[in-house]
Amino acid sequence: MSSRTLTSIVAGQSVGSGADRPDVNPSDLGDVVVVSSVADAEVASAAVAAAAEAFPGWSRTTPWQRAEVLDRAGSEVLARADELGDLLAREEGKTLPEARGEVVRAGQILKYFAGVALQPHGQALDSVRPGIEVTVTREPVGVVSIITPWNFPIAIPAWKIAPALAFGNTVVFKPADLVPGSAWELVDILNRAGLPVGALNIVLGKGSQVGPVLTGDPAISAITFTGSVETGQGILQAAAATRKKVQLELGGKNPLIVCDDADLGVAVEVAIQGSFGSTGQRCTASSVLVVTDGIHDALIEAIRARMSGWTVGDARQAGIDMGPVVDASQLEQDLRYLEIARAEGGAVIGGEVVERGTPGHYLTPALVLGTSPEHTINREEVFGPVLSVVRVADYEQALAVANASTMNLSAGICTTSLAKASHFRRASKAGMVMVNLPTAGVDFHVPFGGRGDSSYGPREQGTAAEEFFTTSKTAYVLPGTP
Ligand code: UN1
Repeated sequence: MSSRTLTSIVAGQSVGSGADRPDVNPSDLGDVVVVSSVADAEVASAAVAAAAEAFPGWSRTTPWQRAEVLDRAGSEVLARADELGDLLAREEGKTLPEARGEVVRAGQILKYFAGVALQPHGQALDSVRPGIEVTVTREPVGVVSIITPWNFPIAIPAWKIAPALAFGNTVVFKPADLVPGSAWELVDILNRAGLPVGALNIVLGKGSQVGPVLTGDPAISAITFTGSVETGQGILQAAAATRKKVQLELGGKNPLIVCDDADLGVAVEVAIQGSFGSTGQRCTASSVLVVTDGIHDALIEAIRARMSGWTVGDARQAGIDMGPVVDASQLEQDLRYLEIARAEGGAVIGGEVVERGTPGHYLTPALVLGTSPEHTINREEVFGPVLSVVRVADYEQALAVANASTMNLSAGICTTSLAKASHFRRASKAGMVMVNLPTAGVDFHVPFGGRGDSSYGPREQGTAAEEFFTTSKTAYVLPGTP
């Protein structure tokens, strides 16, 4: 059976090339989900030119016109949640409920930003000088370059594209070349929902080929990227040459503290879902479990019991808990970190490569006991279903370990003490704090982002999106006397 071929869409036109890349199902390596026609730098440049040409028109549309497009697209995404969820699970490997949930989230984000387009975004005030009126208005930035990772193939594109369009920008979008299928559907839906030609262009290509255009073309005003710290650093440096606005969402090394006074049942679920949900492939995943002495043994026993019933299998099989790792190189990275953890003195439970009915990248979840904060496993992002455990004497020590992270995206605490929860909320160095909740799993109507090496530039999503996707204009008017 030949797979469907997806092409880049530039100014509403399908642009193919001679080079094809298969999008392989990680649950069944014999299943090619779609094939993408790999764009080169020339296609990327044409996409930038198309977005630049579309900008004057789109930026002058009314908020209602922009809201209608986003709302219509949101309705289609929601109506097709089962089908798109199936596609997403098939190409990325998260379970069907996780994949469907992500599609629903994307639909909700489109609708949320339809509403945002209609909200007031500006200020009118009196000058500090007599008789003068001041207005501060928000204007679109221009052409925005959007570069997204493979782990949320539709939600992250939605939460970057929707605000970009809502505020009147035009877009050149490069999804992860590993999983272009759901991203391509999102673009198709938005274009059919009524976007003018060239307002949203998709470039299916490798970062090494199209990246220099998407970060360097002088017609681009802003770049928003989610991915690794290393790639983000490169983008920032490239963007500096033409002084583009840059928003980076990078790695996370997220601690989850469990205090002696925690509800054991809650703590087990929070730890399991936070670290093994989406196969641990989330920058918000809980990866370091910091446990105080009094609850350590009971918690580890309960987590191990829960892990023994945790099923790993084909992402689209009903009832499984966890799908496969996304590809061979990510699996190799997960196994390498487990090897390093062992060599540095950690005791690894689980983390075994297993076989299922079809060839796939199946790995059981791993718990690494007896680690200390200096161990590599506690300092670098694994991006897999791996949870390492650091045992500490008390909350003060736990806080110090949690705050030793350099990628401070999200941090969690399980406690029944209001005093500790409240103290942690203030004292944590992370951009997001979770109390009795997994470090992963966030809302779309509030700011998202981290501190330290984890983020750069204005926050994403919710009320924060305006900051990155608009630029302000301050006007002073002397009306004179009537
Ligand atoms: C979530 O935890 O709900 O790449 C979202 C990531 C993050 C998104 C996490 N930017 O994993």
